[in-house]
Amino acid sequence: MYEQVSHSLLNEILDRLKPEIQRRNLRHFYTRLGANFYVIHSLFHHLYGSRDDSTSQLVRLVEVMAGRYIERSKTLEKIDRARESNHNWFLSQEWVGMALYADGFAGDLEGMEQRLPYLQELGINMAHVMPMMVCPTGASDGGYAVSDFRNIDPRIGTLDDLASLVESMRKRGMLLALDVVVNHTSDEHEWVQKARTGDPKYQDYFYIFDDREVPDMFEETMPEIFPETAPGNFTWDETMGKWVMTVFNRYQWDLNYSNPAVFIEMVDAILYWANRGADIIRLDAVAFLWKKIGTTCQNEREAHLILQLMKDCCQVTAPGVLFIAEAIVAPLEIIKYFGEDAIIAKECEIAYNATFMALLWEAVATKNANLLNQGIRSLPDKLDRATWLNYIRCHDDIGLGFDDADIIKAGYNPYAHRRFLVDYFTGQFEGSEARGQPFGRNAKTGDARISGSLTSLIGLEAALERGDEAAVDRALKLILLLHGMILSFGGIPLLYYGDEIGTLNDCSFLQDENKAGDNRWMHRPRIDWEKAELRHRHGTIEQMIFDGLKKLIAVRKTIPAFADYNNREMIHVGNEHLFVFNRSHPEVPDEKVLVVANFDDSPQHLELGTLGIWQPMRIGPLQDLASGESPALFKEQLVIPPLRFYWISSQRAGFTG
Ligand code: OTU
Repeated sequence: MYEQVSHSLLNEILDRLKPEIQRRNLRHFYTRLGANFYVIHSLFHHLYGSRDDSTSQLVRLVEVMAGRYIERSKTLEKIDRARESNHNWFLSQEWVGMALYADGFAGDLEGMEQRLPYLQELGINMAHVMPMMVCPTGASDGGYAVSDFRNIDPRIGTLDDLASLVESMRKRGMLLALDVVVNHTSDEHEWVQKARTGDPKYQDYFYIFDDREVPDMFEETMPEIFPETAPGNFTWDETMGKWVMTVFNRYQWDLNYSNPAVFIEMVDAILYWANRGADIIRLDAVAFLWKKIGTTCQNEREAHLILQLMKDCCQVTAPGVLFIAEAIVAPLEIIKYFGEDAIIAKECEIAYNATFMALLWEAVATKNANLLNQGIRSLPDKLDRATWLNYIRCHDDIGLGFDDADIIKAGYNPYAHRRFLVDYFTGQFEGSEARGQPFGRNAKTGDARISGSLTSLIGLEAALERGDEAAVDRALKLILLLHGMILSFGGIPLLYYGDEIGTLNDCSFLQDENKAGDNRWMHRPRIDWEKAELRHRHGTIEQMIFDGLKKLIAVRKTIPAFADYNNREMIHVGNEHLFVFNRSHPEVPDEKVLVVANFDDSPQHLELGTLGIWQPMRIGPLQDLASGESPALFKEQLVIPPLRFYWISSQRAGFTG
């Protein structure tokens, strides 16, 4: 958009840029800056316009963007341009991701590079490497307390190791996702040290208060994130003799985004890692970016404006780089992190589908798909050019973030149902074989979340201990069923390292004083590579899971209808145990895929006669792409065995139209 004020301001800013920037040939930078500047200026003005230094800060921002553009390598620039012209590249069904800690997976970055063939063997072509920047040597919230946004923790490797990993991944056609922890720093960060010496410039980087007046007002409406280990949202700092806002752990200081200098520093950090080869940047805890008295300090409108501004700046310098929003919040709030009132994503292109994740676990516990169907139907359509990260487990706890109205519609009482789920997955419910632990129990609100590895939560650990073959078989089916769902739902499936070989809970964290208080460590394993070798021995647990997933991943990649163009149609089938939807590709109209999943322990049937194109008389023998088998039919009824799912193709079934 052409707008006089921002246009003349842009000219003024270009005149004020440092001479070394002015002398460069920055053609692509300037065309993108011109295209985005109206929005950048409007957002910046809205957030920071009332400050005296607002224009000089904007000059500084443009300088940072230009400086990082100049630094960007020719290879990355080429990738940027290729992705600009094929801008839907990441919606393809060909992407399959895995989240991992470099140290837990393979010791360090060098080890990870050596293990890339393992990821490829499984079919993984995107790796999210958990935080690896410098962090405290003691407790560091798994690296989510960053002490230096420009360097790698020496225990994990060096910048050279990263460069080598990036190169190797690129050759293999793999994408790298890195974390930038934008909401807070560790209390060992240089900015904290300077704030502690009394430097007002750096005290303004954080939320620091002389007394409890403001903190007490905040506390009235702010929930607690880690109520057991870090109650309250403020920490007394002895050195300064002041209170600091620390929403997560006491050693994680919240950054003050009402200060434009903080915003610019963090854009710089994002672009720094983009230039080190990250294809995707995971922005941690984005819901928390804006703090306002009288609110929960989550999902505030300004948090969204900050993300939009970050995206617009990143698009000028590194347009090939995508953002993942990590916002584990209510279903209707998560979807806003793609951007609101827009057609195509304008904040983050990718967001964690925490809603689907929690609903899948709910279906496992209840053996029915009532709430799953209800919850997915209640989700508004997402924007174009936006996609989900679909996952079953990750490094965090499982939060039961359903919408209360959906729980009621599905026929349950919200409080009692959440309680049942926690009891179920912690093995307290009669008949439950799950081996999870409650996480973040809040005595005041009664809330709790769940920790535990996929295999232990699903009952495999208990089944193996008892040597109960039927129970082992049941757990294996569930593992494949859940993966079958994240592989076909629409979005990038994100597997969690260790799950592909059935890694159980690891309780060794209890021996480490820096981890013992945080049971999320029970599902952050060290891969046992001897055990992983068992994937080559027929009949082992490792082989059955690994090969099962490998096959599903390979099949997913051949199904264009599984690309994410908002092309899912939920189908109401009147059988509470079934979760059924259609997928179709807008440009490949011939192939539709019917996804049918049975969450119950008994076989179920589905009347195909009423399902339009899926009427058996119109198709030849059915073909399930997932298994390669022909599902059984009784007259017009499709038979779905216990805990099984189908990906039925209209085309490859010999569709007669
Ligand atoms: C994120 O988590 C990370 O994934 C956690 O590992 C970190 O501890 C945390 O940020 C702080 O850096 O902020 O928007 O239930 O889901 O803390 C969601 C707890 C987050 C996590 C929550 C989450």
